[in-house]
Amino acid sequence: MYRLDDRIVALATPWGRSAIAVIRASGAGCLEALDPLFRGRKTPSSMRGYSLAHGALVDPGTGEMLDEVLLAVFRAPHSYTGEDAAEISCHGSPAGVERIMRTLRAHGFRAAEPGEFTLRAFLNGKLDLTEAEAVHEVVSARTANAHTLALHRLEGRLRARIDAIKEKIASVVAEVEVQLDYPEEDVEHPVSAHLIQEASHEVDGLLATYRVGRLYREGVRVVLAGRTNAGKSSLFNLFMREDRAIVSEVHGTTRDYLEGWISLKGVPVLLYDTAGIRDGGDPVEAEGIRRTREILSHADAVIYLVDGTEGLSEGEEALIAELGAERPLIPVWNKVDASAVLPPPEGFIPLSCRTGEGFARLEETLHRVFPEAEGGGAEVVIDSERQRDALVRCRDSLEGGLDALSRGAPLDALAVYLHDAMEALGEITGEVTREDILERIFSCFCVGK
Ligand SMILES: Nc1nc2c(ncn2[C@@H]2O[C@H](COP(=O)(O)OP(=O)(O)O)[C@@H](O)[C@H]2O)c(=O)[nH]1
Ligand SMILES: [Mg+2]
Repeated sequence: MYRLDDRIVALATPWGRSAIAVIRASGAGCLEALDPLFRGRKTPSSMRGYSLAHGALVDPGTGEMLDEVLLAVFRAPHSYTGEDAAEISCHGSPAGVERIMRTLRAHGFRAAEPGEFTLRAFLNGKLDLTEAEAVHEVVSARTANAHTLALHRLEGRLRARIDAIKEKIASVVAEVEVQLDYPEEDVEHPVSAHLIQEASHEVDGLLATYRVGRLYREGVRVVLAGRTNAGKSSLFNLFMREDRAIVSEVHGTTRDYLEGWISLKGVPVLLYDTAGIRDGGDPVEAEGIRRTREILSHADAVIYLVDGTEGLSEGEEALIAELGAERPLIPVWNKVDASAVLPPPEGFIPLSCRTGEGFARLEETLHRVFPEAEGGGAEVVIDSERQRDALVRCRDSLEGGLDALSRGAPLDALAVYLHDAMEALGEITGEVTREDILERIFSCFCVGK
């Protein structure tokens, strides 16, 4: 997979115009390699770790100045990657950054692959695998809650929980192995089955957090549906807290769909504003309606709006029942501010997109559709399929061990189950990891992380 003995470089900030851009470099000999490129009071290789220098970056070939920069030096092992490393803060001009990167690549540095800095940090023991994965989650968190949960993992809280479970299993393994190694002692020590039981419960507890973790990582899709002019685009704008969608009394104004992320009390929600469902209209609108149905089929929840001044149209009740049979559906009676509004039928939430009346209740109702959201304040949450699969294997091995114990199976059989359980936990933290797993984890990172 990746080479580890060379020097890598990447832009750590997004491409584009900005006041400052940060370029990151790491690898053995990286400071020496920067010496000919940096003009300042000191050479990078003579600087202490955690020190800064102001100077100019130059092209060593032509002597041409590339930018005025601030250079931060990190010395192994006290850097993010555990290697000698540098961070160059330069001006955030795409053309300038491109020139610097090109020069670095021509003078001893290789462009880093996605996640390569974090991979090196992991391989150098600076992070365990749960923390390395958390780096990615922190960077891509969409709401404050998702961010906090990822930070907890980055802090090592998941690793600490896993280590505590592993310790329990290890102490049983020790008991079993003593008896296996010294059978001649002939004293039957009972095995601490309660520790295996406890470990299994704790693994179950972590597994139960998977749905919470996934909810905060991936978010949910909520679709606004209803007939044309019901107020879907108005509600979309209310949720977005800005005028994103075009609102008008012309039927069929929204012909395609719009989507946008919102935070629903911390839960990332991808909200869709769709073309209204009605028969007729022109072919473009018909295509919009086909897409609406397509999006509806992937929705985690639907908010169905009815124009309260018009009331339910023919066949609409049947449509609401049909859509609601497949996923949670919240029926909403919109335009309650209008004088001509009809009384809302049973079960409809009264709403006015114009005045905002009923919006808080709608948000509350939508939030309750996702009961896992309550776990958002949890200390530790697992969120990757990889972690879940390993935990399932661990739990199954522990249960297998308990079963063997209760059947009076020989102790070696129990030892095998316990070792399997330990190994599954070791996979989560990265003590035992296959290359393909690492490849999969780090390849989804952004470059420069
Ligand atoms: N009085 C009143 N008019 C509304 C309300 N919500 C939307 N409208 C109006 O209804 C029309 C259609 O709204 P729009 O959001 O475009 O509906 P859509 O076709 O479902 O997207 C527009 O003229 C809006 O101003 C509301 O709560 N009260
Ligand atoms: Mg619309």
